[in-house]
Amino acid sequence: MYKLYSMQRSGNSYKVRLALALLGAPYQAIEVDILRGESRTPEFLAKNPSGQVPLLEIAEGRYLAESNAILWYLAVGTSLAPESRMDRAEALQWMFFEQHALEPNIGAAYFWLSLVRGGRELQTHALEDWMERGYAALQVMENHLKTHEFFAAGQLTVADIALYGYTHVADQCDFDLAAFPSIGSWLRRVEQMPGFVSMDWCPDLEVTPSASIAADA
Ligand SMILES: N[C@@H](CCC(=O)N[C@@H](CS)C(=O)NCC(=O)O)C(=O)O
Repeated sequence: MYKLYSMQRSGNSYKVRLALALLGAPYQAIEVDILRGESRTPEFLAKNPSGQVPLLEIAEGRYLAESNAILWYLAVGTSLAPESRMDRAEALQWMFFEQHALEPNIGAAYFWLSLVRGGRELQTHALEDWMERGYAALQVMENHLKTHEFFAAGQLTVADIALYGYTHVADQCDFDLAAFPSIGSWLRRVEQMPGFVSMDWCPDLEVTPSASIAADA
């Protein structure tokens, strides 16, 4: 069975939990509280020198980091991984976009505004940039989704899972999604997929939003 080192309210970790749920793959979840430094201990760094979650233990002592790499590992041989060369490349195109245009802006805003108590005051200097670049990324997605149901291969793939992770929490960190109706419809399409689980779901327990982390918790 896989062992997943993850944090409940981390969008990158949620991407992997969502893929595992959609695939019906059993796993053991290990909660790592990054705000308490649990991903920077010598023990964790020995598993992942980047000191970050998610981290998947595939076999005893065999670890895979980077959410999108983990998504690909899990998806190969399933309908979540497109088969044709071009469809695969397009899925990757959107996953690189997710890591350089969406996650560093909406992911950062979500972390500081929604999870860290006092984060807005700590990050006032960065917020304007995150909002501007985050909205630009949302516009690119909206333009694509005006004429496509999903991001690649005409079906739900790892690209949708990667992009869903932080897009679905954008409205929790100052982004107004009202101007992006095609994104709204796509979010609902993903949520209707058999096996879909929310960010608060985990294999062992339901976590309420009020249990979210805070810097001074
Ligand atoms: N590119 C990585 C980013 C992972 C990442 O930023 N993880 C955050 C949580 S969402 C983390 O573990 N931060 C703790 C730290 O950097 O100390 C991925 O997609 O997995």
